Amino acid sequence: MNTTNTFNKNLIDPAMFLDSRKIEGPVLNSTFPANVSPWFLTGYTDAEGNFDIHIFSNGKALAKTGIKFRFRIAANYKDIVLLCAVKNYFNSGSISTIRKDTDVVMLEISSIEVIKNVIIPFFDNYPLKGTKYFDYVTWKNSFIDFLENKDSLESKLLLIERLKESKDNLNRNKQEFKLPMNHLENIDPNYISGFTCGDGSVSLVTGPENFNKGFGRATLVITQHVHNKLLLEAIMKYFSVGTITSVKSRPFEINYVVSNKDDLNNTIIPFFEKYPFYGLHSISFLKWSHIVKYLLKIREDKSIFDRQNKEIIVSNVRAIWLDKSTLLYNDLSLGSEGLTEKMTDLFNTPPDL
Ligand SMILES: [Ca+2]
Repeated sequence: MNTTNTFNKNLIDPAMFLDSRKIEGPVLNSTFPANVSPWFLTGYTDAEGNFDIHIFSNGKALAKTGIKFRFRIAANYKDIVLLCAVKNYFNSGSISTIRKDTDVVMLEISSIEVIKNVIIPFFDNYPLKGTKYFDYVTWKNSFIDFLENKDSLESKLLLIERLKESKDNLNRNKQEFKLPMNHLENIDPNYISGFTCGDGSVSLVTGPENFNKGFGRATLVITQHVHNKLLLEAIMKYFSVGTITSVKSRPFEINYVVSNKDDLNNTIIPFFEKYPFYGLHSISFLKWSHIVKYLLKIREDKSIFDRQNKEIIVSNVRAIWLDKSTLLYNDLSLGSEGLTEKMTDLFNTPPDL
Protein backbone atom coordinates (compact mmCIF):
# COMPACT_ATOMS: atom_id res chain seq x y z
CA MET A 1 0.00 0.00 0.00
CA ASN A 2 1.48 3.38 -0.91
CA THR A 3 1.45 6.40 1.34
CA THR A 4 -1.24 8.25 -0.62
CA ASN A 5 -3.65 5.42 0.09
CA THR A 6 -2.79 5.42 3.77
CA PHE A 7 -3.47 9.13 3.91
CA ASN A 8 -6.83 8.69 2.22
CA LYS A 9 -7.86 6.21 4.85
CA ASN A 10 -7.47 8.63 7.74
CA LEU A 11 -10.29 8.25 10.19
CA ILE A 12 -12.71 11.07 10.69
CA ASP A 13 -12.83 11.86 14.38
CA PRO A 14 -16.57 12.14 15.09
CA ALA A 15 -16.11 14.28 18.21
CA MET A 16 -13.93 16.77 16.43
CA PHE A 17 -16.14 16.80 13.40
CA LEU A 18 -19.38 17.37 15.25
CA ASP A 19 -17.83 20.03 17.43
CA SER A 20 -16.41 22.09 14.67
CA ARG A 21 -19.30 21.89 12.17
CA LYS A 22 -16.50 22.01 9.69
CA ILE A 23 -15.30 19.24 7.48
CA GLU A 24 -11.62 19.11 6.85
CA GLY A 25 -9.08 16.75 5.46
CA PRO A 26 -9.03 14.19 2.70
CA VAL A 27 -12.70 13.35 3.12
CA LEU A 28 -13.46 16.41 1.00
CA ASN A 29 -11.68 14.78 -1.92
CA SER A 30 -13.96 11.76 -2.07
CA THR A 31 -15.09 11.11 -5.59
CA PHE A 32 -17.13 8.44 -7.28
CA PRO A 33 -15.25 6.20 -9.67
CA ALA A 34 -15.23 7.69 -13.16
CA ASN A 35 -17.69 5.07 -14.41
CA VAL A 36 -20.37 5.70 -11.78
CA SER A 37 -23.82 5.65 -13.34
CA PRO A 38 -25.84 8.89 -13.05
CA TRP A 39 -28.75 6.61 -12.18
CA PHE A 40 -27.03 5.79 -8.88
CA LEU A 41 -27.24 9.48 -7.94
CA THR A 42 -30.89 9.66 -9.00
CA GLY A 43 -31.72 6.62 -6.87
CA TYR A 44 -29.81 8.00 -3.89
CA THR A 45 -31.59 11.35 -4.30
CA ASP A 46 -34.97 9.61 -4.45
CA ALA A 47 -34.15 8.13 -1.06
CA GLU A 48 -32.37 10.98 0.73
CA GLY A 49 -32.77 14.12 -1.37
CA ASN A 50 -35.03 17.09 -1.01
CA PHE A 51 -36.11 19.92 -3.33
CA ASP A 52 -37.08 23.02 -1.45
CA ILE A 53 -37.99 26.69 -1.88
CA HIS A 54 -36.87 28.98 0.91
CA ILE A 55 -38.62 32.36 1.19
CA PHE A 56 -37.29 34.71 3.86
CA SER A 57 -37.31 38.38 4.74
CA ASN A 58 -34.29 40.27 3.55
CA GLY A 59 -34.28 44.07 3.82
CA LYS A 60 -31.75 44.40 1.01
CA ALA A 61 -33.62 42.27 -1.52
CA LEU A 62 -36.25 43.40 -3.99
CA ALA A 63 -39.68 43.30 -2.31
CA LYS A 64 -37.69 42.83 0.93
CA THR A 65 -37.88 39.12 0.27
CA GLY A 66 -35.09 36.67 -0.35
CA ILE A 67 -35.77 33.53 -2.38
CA LYS A 68 -33.54 30.50 -2.40
CA PHE A 69 -33.99 27.28 -4.33
CA ARG A 70 -32.26 24.41 -2.62
CA PHE A 71 -31.39 20.89 -3.63
CA ARG A 72 -30.34 19.06 -0.50
CA ILE A 73 -29.28 15.59 0.57
CA ALA A 74 -29.10 14.56 4.22
CA ALA A 75 -27.11 11.69 5.68
CA ASN A 76 -25.64 10.42 8.91
CA TYR A 77 -22.24 12.05 9.42
CA LYS A 78 -20.61 8.64 9.08
CA ASP A 79 -21.67 8.75 5.46
CA ILE A 80 -20.13 12.13 4.82
CA VAL A 81 -17.76 10.62 2.25
CA LEU A 82 -20.77 9.89 0.10
CA LEU A 83 -22.10 13.45 0.42
CA CYS A 84 -18.66 14.77 -0.51
CA ALA A 85 -18.66 12.53 -3.56
CA VAL A 86 -22.07 13.90 -4.61
CA LYS A 87 -20.81 17.44 -4.03
CA ASN A 88 -17.76 16.74 -6.19
CA TYR A 89 -19.90 15.06 -8.84
CA PHE A 90 -21.97 18.24 -9.28
CA ASN A 91 -18.94 20.37 -8.54
CA SER A 92 -20.95 22.59 -6.23
CA GLY A 93 -22.50 22.89 -2.80
CA SER A 94 -21.64 23.07 0.85
CA ILE A 95 -21.89 20.52 3.62
CA SER A 96 -22.73 21.28 7.22
CA THR A 97 -23.89 19.56 10.35
CA ILE A 98 -27.49 20.46 10.86
CA ARG A 99 -28.42 18.63 14.01
CA LYS A 100 -25.90 17.58 16.57
CA ASP A 101 -28.38 15.43 18.45
CA THR A 102 -29.07 13.25 15.42
CA ASP A 103 -25.60 13.52 13.83
CA VAL A 104 -27.13 14.49 10.51
CA VAL A 105 -25.03 16.23 7.90
CA MET A 106 -26.45 17.95 4.87
CA LEU A 107 -25.26 18.80 1.41
CA GLU A 108 -26.92 21.91 0.01
CA ILE A 109 -26.71 23.15 -3.56
CA SER A 110 -28.37 26.52 -4.06
CA SER A 111 -26.37 28.34 -6.71
CA ILE A 112 -28.78 29.64 -9.35
CA GLU A 113 -26.30 28.94 -12.14
CA VAL A 114 -25.64 25.40 -10.96
CA ILE A 115 -29.34 24.62 -10.55
CA LYS A 116 -30.04 25.95 -14.02
CA ASN A 117 -27.08 24.41 -15.85
CA VAL A 118 -26.34 21.26 -13.87
CA ILE A 119 -29.06 20.08 -11.50
CA ILE A 120 -32.13 20.55 -13.72
CA PRO A 121 -30.54 19.05 -16.86
CA PHE A 122 -29.36 16.13 -14.70
CA PHE A 123 -32.80 15.31 -13.24
CA ASP A 124 -34.47 15.86 -16.60
CA ASN A 125 -32.18 13.26 -18.14
CA TYR A 126 -32.26 10.86 -15.19
CA PRO A 127 -35.70 11.42 -13.66
CA LEU A 128 -36.67 10.41 -10.15
CA LYS A 129 -38.87 7.33 -10.01
CA GLY A 130 -40.73 7.70 -6.73
CA THR A 131 -43.28 10.28 -5.63
CA LYS A 132 -40.40 12.73 -5.10
CA TYR A 133 -40.62 13.12 -8.87
CA PHE A 134 -43.63 15.41 -8.29
CA ASP A 135 -41.62 17.57 -5.89
CA TYR A 136 -38.94 17.92 -8.51
CA VAL A 137 -41.44 18.94 -11.21
CA THR A 138 -43.11 21.53 -8.95
CA TRP A 139 -39.71 22.84 -7.88
CA LYS A 140 -38.37 23.04 -11.41
CA ASN A 141 -41.44 24.89 -12.73
CA SER A 142 -41.21 27.32 -9.83
CA PHE A 143 -37.53 27.84 -10.52
CA ILE A 144 -38.24 28.74 -14.16
CA ASP A 145 -40.97 31.13 -12.97
CA PHE A 146 -38.41 32.60 -10.54
CA LEU A 147 -35.81 33.18 -13.26
CA GLU A 148 -38.37 34.98 -15.39
CA ASN A 149 -39.93 37.14 -12.70
CA LYS A 150 -37.39 37.84 -9.99
CA ASP A 151 -36.08 41.16 -11.33
CA SER A 152 -38.97 43.61 -11.28
CA LEU A 153 -40.87 44.60 -8.15
CA GLU A 154 -44.31 44.08 -9.58
CA SER A 155 -43.61 40.66 -11.06
CA LYS A 156 -41.65 39.57 -8.00
CA LEU A 157 -44.56 40.31 -5.69
CA LEU A 158 -46.80 38.05 -7.78
CA LEU A 159 -44.01 35.48 -8.04
CA ILE A 160 -43.76 35.30 -4.25
CA GLU A 161 -47.47 34.48 -4.01
CA ARG A 162 -47.13 31.71 -6.59
CA LEU A 163 -44.05 30.31 -4.86
CA LYS A 164 -45.92 30.20 -1.56
CA GLU A 165 -48.61 28.20 -3.29
CA SER A 166 -46.02 25.84 -4.75
CA LYS A 167 -44.53 25.35 -1.31
CA ASP A 168 -47.95 24.19 -0.15
CA ASN A 169 -47.66 21.34 -2.65
CA LEU A 170 -44.07 20.40 -1.95
CA ASN A 171 -42.62 17.51 0.04
CA ARG A 172 -44.77 16.74 3.10
CA ASN A 173 -47.60 18.85 1.68
CA LYS A 174 -47.84 17.32 -1.75
CA GLN A 175 -51.22 16.17 -2.97
CA GLU A 176 -50.37 14.06 -5.96
CA PHE A 177 -48.96 10.56 -5.59
CA LYS A 178 -50.10 8.45 -8.48
CA LEU A 179 -47.21 7.96 -10.84
CA PRO A 180 -48.10 7.02 -14.39
CA MET A 181 -47.43 3.28 -14.62
CA ASN A 182 -44.93 3.56 -17.49
CA HIS A 183 -42.86 5.90 -15.31
CA LEU A 184 -41.62 2.81 -13.50
CA GLU A 185 -40.90 0.66 -16.51
CA ASN A 186 -37.30 -0.30 -17.26
CA ILE A 187 -35.84 0.83 -13.98
CA ASP A 188 -32.07 1.08 -14.29
CA PRO A 189 -30.28 -1.30 -11.90
CA ASN A 190 -27.97 1.52 -10.78
CA TYR A 191 -31.06 3.46 -9.70
CA ILE A 192 -32.03 0.51 -7.49
CA SER A 193 -28.59 0.41 -5.93
CA GLY A 194 -28.57 4.17 -5.27
CA PHE A 195 -32.07 4.06 -3.81
CA THR A 196 -31.25 1.07 -1.60
CA CYS A 197 -28.01 2.77 -0.54
CA GLY A 198 -30.16 5.59 0.87
CA ASP A 199 -33.33 3.95 2.14
CA GLY A 200 -32.44 0.28 2.38
CA SER A 201 -30.65 -1.64 5.07
CA VAL A 202 -29.18 -5.05 5.64
CA SER A 203 -29.64 -6.67 9.02
CA LEU A 204 -28.48 -9.77 10.80
CA VAL A 205 -29.54 -11.53 13.99
CA THR A 206 -26.41 -12.35 15.98
CA GLY A 207 -27.81 -13.12 19.42
CA PRO A 208 -26.12 -16.41 20.37
CA GLU A 209 -29.00 -17.28 22.65
CA ASN A 210 -31.10 -17.70 19.50
CA PHE A 211 -28.73 -20.08 17.79
CA ASN A 212 -31.35 -22.63 16.92
CA LYS A 213 -34.10 -20.11 16.28
CA GLY A 214 -33.19 -16.72 14.91
CA PHE A 215 -29.40 -16.70 14.85
CA GLY A 216 -28.05 -15.81 11.44
CA ARG A 217 -31.35 -14.56 10.10
CA ALA A 218 -30.33 -12.06 7.43
CA THR A 219 -32.63 -9.52 5.83
CA LEU A 220 -32.61 -6.82 3.21
CA VAL A 221 -35.31 -4.20 3.89
CA ILE A 222 -36.33 -1.06 2.04
CA THR A 223 -38.84 1.04 3.97
CA GLN A 224 -41.03 3.68 2.34
CA HIS A 225 -44.11 5.76 2.90
CA VAL A 226 -47.19 3.90 1.62
CA HIS A 227 -47.46 6.49 -1.15
CA ASN A 228 -44.37 4.96 -2.70
CA LYS A 229 -45.86 1.48 -2.95
CA LEU A 230 -45.65 1.42 -6.76
CA LEU A 231 -41.92 2.02 -6.60
CA LEU A 232 -41.36 -0.79 -4.10
CA GLU A 233 -43.50 -3.07 -6.25
CA ALA A 234 -41.41 -2.18 -9.30
CA ILE A 235 -38.24 -3.03 -7.39
CA MET A 236 -39.75 -6.31 -6.20
CA LYS A 237 -40.74 -7.09 -9.77
CA TYR A 238 -37.19 -6.39 -10.91
CA PHE A 239 -35.75 -8.89 -8.43
CA SER A 240 -38.62 -11.41 -8.60
CA VAL A 241 -37.96 -12.32 -4.97
CA GLY A 242 -39.12 -11.01 -1.60
CA THR A 243 -42.39 -9.63 -0.31
CA ILE A 244 -43.98 -6.33 0.62
CA THR A 245 -45.07 -6.16 4.23
CA SER A 246 -46.38 -3.67 6.73
CA VAL A 247 -46.89 -3.56 10.47
CA LYS A 248 -50.08 -2.38 12.13
CA SER A 249 -48.29 0.01 14.48
CA ARG A 250 -46.80 1.91 11.52
CA PRO A 251 -49.73 2.39 9.15
CA PHE A 252 -47.94 4.83 6.83
CA GLU A 253 -44.98 2.57 6.17
CA ILE A 254 -44.43 -0.36 3.88
CA ASN A 255 -41.37 -2.57 3.60
CA TYR A 256 -39.85 -4.54 0.79
CA VAL A 257 -38.26 -7.51 2.54
CA VAL A 258 -36.01 -10.32 1.34
CA SER A 259 -34.91 -12.81 3.97
CA ASN A 260 -34.80 -16.19 2.27
CA LYS A 261 -31.08 -17.05 2.24
CA ASP A 262 -31.17 -18.63 -1.20
CA ASP A 263 -32.85 -15.52 -2.63
CA LEU A 264 -30.26 -13.37 -0.90
CA ASN A 265 -27.43 -15.53 -2.16
CA ASN A 266 -28.66 -16.10 -5.71
CA THR A 267 -30.30 -12.75 -6.48
CA ILE A 268 -29.67 -9.93 -4.02
CA ILE A 269 -25.97 -10.41 -3.28
CA PRO A 270 -24.86 -10.88 -6.91
CA PHE A 271 -26.92 -7.81 -7.87
CA PHE A 272 -25.26 -5.50 -5.35
CA GLU A 273 -21.85 -6.96 -6.15
CA LYS A 274 -22.46 -5.91 -9.74
CA TYR A 275 -24.13 -2.57 -8.96
CA PRO A 276 -22.31 -1.58 -5.78
CA PHE A 277 -23.20 0.71 -2.92
CA TYR A 278 -20.87 3.52 -1.99
CA GLY A 279 -20.01 4.84 1.45
CA LEU A 280 -21.13 3.29 4.70
CA HIS A 281 -23.53 0.86 3.07
CA SER A 282 -20.76 -0.69 1.01
CA ILE A 283 -19.01 -1.71 4.24
CA SER A 284 -22.18 -3.10 5.85
CA PHE A 285 -22.98 -4.98 2.66
CA LEU A 286 -19.48 -6.44 2.42
CA LYS A 287 -19.73 -7.80 5.97
CA TRP A 288 -23.30 -8.98 5.57
CA SER A 289 -22.78 -10.78 2.27
CA HIS A 290 -19.72 -12.63 3.59
CA ILE A 291 -21.73 -13.80 6.59
CA VAL A 292 -24.72 -14.89 4.50
CA LYS A 293 -22.46 -16.96 2.24
CA TYR A 294 -20.65 -18.44 5.25
CA LEU A 295 -23.91 -19.43 6.92
CA LEU A 296 -25.16 -21.02 3.71
CA LYS A 297 -21.95 -22.97 3.36
CA ILE A 298 -22.43 -24.28 6.88
CA ARG A 299 -26.01 -25.23 6.11
CA GLU A 300 -25.02 -27.04 2.95
CA ASP A 301 -22.02 -28.85 4.34
CA LYS A 302 -22.94 -30.38 7.65
CA SER A 303 -19.32 -31.39 8.23
CA ILE A 304 -18.31 -27.72 8.53
CA PHE A 305 -20.84 -27.30 11.26
CA ASP A 306 -19.59 -30.40 13.01
CA ARG A 307 -16.00 -29.25 12.87
CA GLN A 308 -16.69 -25.65 13.77
CA ASN A 309 -18.92 -25.90 16.72
CA LYS A 310 -21.66 -23.47 17.54
CA GLU A 311 -19.44 -21.21 19.68
CA ILE A 312 -16.88 -20.69 16.93
CA ILE A 313 -19.58 -19.94 14.35
CA VAL A 314 -21.25 -17.44 16.65
CA SER A 315 -18.01 -15.72 17.53
CA ASN A 316 -16.88 -15.55 13.88
CA VAL A 317 -20.12 -13.97 12.82
CA ARG A 318 -20.17 -11.54 15.72
CA ALA A 319 -16.52 -10.60 15.24
CA ILE A 320 -17.33 -9.42 11.74
CA TRP A 321 -20.81 -8.02 12.14
CA LEU A 322 -20.22 -6.08 15.35
CA ASP A 323 -16.85 -4.69 14.27
CA LYS A 324 -17.37 -0.93 14.06
CA SER A 325 -13.74 -0.04 13.43
CA THR A 326 -14.19 0.36 9.70
CA LEU A 327 -17.23 2.58 9.80
CA LEU A 328 -15.41 5.88 9.79
CA TYR A 329 -12.98 5.20 7.03
CA ASN A 330 -12.72 7.94 4.54
CA ASP A 331 -13.24 5.43 1.86
CA LEU A 332 -16.01 5.43 -0.67
CA SER A 333 -16.34 1.78 -1.55
CA LEU A 334 -15.18 -1.63 -0.47
CA GLY A 335 -11.66 -0.46 0.24
CA SER A 336 -11.35 -1.89 3.69
CA GLU A 337 -8.56 -4.31 3.11
CA GLY A 338 -8.20 -4.88 6.83
CA LEU A 339 -11.78 -6.02 7.12
CA THR A 340 -11.61 -8.24 4.06
CA GLU A 341 -8.48 -9.89 5.45
CA LYS A 342 -10.15 -10.48 8.77
CA MET A 343 -13.18 -12.05 7.08
CA THR A 344 -11.00 -14.31 4.98
CA ASP A 345 -9.13 -15.39 8.12
CA LEU A 346 -12.24 -16.15 10.12
CA PHE A 347 -14.34 -17.76 7.45
CA ASN A 348 -11.89 -19.54 5.20
CA THR A 349 -9.10 -20.90 7.38
CA PRO A 350 -9.40 -24.61 7.99
CA PRO A 351 -11.05 -25.07 11.35
CA ASP A 352 -9.22 -26.77 14.19
CA LEU A 353 -10.08 -30.39 14.42
CA1 LIG B 1 -36.15 8.55 2.37
